[in-house]
Parts: sequence; C-alpha cells; structure tokens
Amino acid sequence: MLRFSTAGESHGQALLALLSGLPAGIPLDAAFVQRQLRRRQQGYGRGGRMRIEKDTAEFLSGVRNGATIGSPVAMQIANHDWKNWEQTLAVEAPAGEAARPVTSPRPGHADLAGAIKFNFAEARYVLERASARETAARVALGALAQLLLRQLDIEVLSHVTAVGEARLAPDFPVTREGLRELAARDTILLHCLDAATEQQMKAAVDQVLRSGDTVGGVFEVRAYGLPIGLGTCANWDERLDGRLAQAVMSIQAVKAVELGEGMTVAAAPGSQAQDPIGYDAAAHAFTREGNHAGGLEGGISNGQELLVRGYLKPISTLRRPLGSVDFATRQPVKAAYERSDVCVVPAAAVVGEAMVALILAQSVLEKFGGDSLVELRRNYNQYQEQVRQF
Ligand code: EPS
Repeated sequence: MLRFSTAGESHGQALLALLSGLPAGIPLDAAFVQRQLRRRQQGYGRGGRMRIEKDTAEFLSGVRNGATIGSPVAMQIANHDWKNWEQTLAVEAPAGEAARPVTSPRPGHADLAGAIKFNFAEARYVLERASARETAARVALGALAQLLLRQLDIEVLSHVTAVGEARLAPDFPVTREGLRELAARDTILLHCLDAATEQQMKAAVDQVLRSGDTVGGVFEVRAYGLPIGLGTCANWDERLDGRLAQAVMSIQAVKAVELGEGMTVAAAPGSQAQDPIGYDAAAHAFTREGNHAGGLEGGISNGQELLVRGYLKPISTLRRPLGSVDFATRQPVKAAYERSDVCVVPAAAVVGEAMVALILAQSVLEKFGGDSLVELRRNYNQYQEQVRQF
C-alpha cells in the first residue's frame, strides 16, 4: 500500500515529505524531481516568496545508490525564508516581541474556521499550515510516483485551460506530443498550449495585478498508457474516480473537479454523453468513438486517456483586502495581507500532476503489488497479457 504524508509550516525550517510502499529498484531521476519542484515555483502571477525559495528535495532515507530500496522515502525541502521567522516561530521560546499575529481572518482562507477550531486567539498557526507552500512537498512525492509509473510506460501531463475569462478553445487539439512539449519548457508563463490564448491569460493576470485582485482558472491533467482495470466498481471507497476527485480537490484553492466531460454531459442527452463501443478484429481490441468518460467507467480505468480537471477559485489573499473582523476587538477591519501570489493556476497544474500520479501509483500497486520493480513488472505484464487474450 502506497502511503504518503507531508509536514511543515510555510515559514518553518522545512517541509517534509514521507512516502512508504514504493517497491525497491525504481531508478531515482533526481533531476526530474528537481525539475518538477522548479516547475511548481513558476508561472506568471507568482508572488515575492518564489524569489526567496529555491525548492530542492534532499533525500534522507529510502533511496540509496541511485534507486529505491523498499523502505520509506523521506525528503526535506528547506524554507529559505525561515531565517526571517526563526524567532516568530521558535520551537521552545515564546515569540514575545517577535510574534507576527494574523489579527483579522481572510475570507476564503482557513483563518477563521481554523482559529476557532484549534482555539487560537489569532490565525498565524492556521495560515502556516493551510498555506499552499505545502504543495512543494506534494510535488516531490508526486515526482517519485511519476518515476514509478514511467517504468510501466504510464505518463502524466498537464496544461492550463483557463485563467479568469481567458479560455483555451474547447476544440483546440490537445495531444500527448503537445503536452510533452509544454512539459519540456524551461520557463512557464501560463502553461497553455496555445500562444494566443496564453497572451489573453497573461492580460487577465495583468488586469488583476493592477486592481489589487486575484484570478483563478482551470488546469487539466491527462494520463496516458493506463491499463484497463485500475480501481473497482466493487466498493465505493475503492473507485478510482472518487479517489482522484478527492486528491485533486484537496489542492489548495481547488473548488471543483471534473472527470472527462463531466460538466458538459450533465446537460446533454444520454445518447450523446457516452462513448459507443466497437471492435477492431485485426487489432483484437475494443474501440471507442470518443472519450466523454475521461478514461473512467464505473470507477474503473477503461484504457482510454485519463482526463481530470481542477477548477481553482482566485486565491483569497488580496492586496486590496476584503472586509473582515478583528479577532480581539470584533470591530470591522480589512482582512490581513502580507504578500501573495495573484495567479497560481500553472503551479496548481504541476501539483495536479503530482496528486494524480500518486493516486495512479497507489492503484497500480494495489492491483499488481510487488516488493521490487522486477516483481511488479512481472505481475503487470502477466495481467496485460491476460487482457490481450480476453
Ligand atoms: C507558497 C508560499 C506562500 C504563498 C503561497 C504559496 O508564501 P508566503 O505566504 O510566504 O508568501 O506565496 O500561499 C498561498 C497562496 C496561500 O494562500 O497561502 C508556495 O510555496 O507555493
């Protein structure tokens, strides 16, 4: 069973990522892990913090001599900003003068509900953990999941389809090659396949930059090369659609998740919402006329391309803050503002890749198991042969 978790405060010493259940013998491509972290830090509309950090995963356990060894992998990503917060967030000494309380909760952030829930007089500690800084650790974890999937020729890619009102045309041809080319870019602007749309997205960010506002959008993650049969219709909590939805929904600022054409088929007649089945005798394989289902039917992968979309609200820390209430006086004030991003959709796409890869890796290991990559591959290949014989 692949299990993973993260720890760390946004301005603490470091972020930690823990992943157990990876089989032994997966070659480590440290440059790929590093690259994913670098990609997450980019995108037009990121804030000042990204100029301070240079996210790097330091491997503390589970990887030796260039490959996984079957024991839990622990990684640490240092927070360079920590040097400015050592007294504020000291482990033992009370912060005293150095305290930087968040005295008025930001609407849309975890501040108010979190402060009440954890019984804090202000929202500093809530902000520290709720911050999307935590996603750096998820991206490091997801990169390891991607390295596992790569061994089975499964590839997870992403792009941004909307920023504010600027949208990629629904009929724009999204191809694996196009997404690979996007993933290979060293510099990310808005992570959009179409240059003209990307400029419109940039203009949407510029507009909110000028007005002290923020902007949301939509990212899409696609997975190629999936076998038929990941997940199951047998139990609600083992359905792959449900697990993917939870994983993507858990990304900070995501407020909706779509699988396949979920949103549009809700308004279509049933006859136009499914993907009719054919059979190619020469290839000895079933075929489909389309992929409205996004590669998932009955909670099971059906061998088609997997398509997951995450819808992000505009982030809640605004340079021109909304109305709030002071925790101590209960008088109306403006919500707290320190610094912030104005658009994080491209970064969220990279986090989306990570979360989808982790869930797919989990499903693969659940179905095929194996303590080593050799054993996993044998199980996987035998099953694929069974499918070919079907
Ligand atoms: C982030 C780091 C944070 C924020 C952002 C994501 O750094 P800081 O709070 O020091 O500026 O920039 O977090 C949020 C968008 C949020 O709402 O909390 C990062 O590493 O991605």
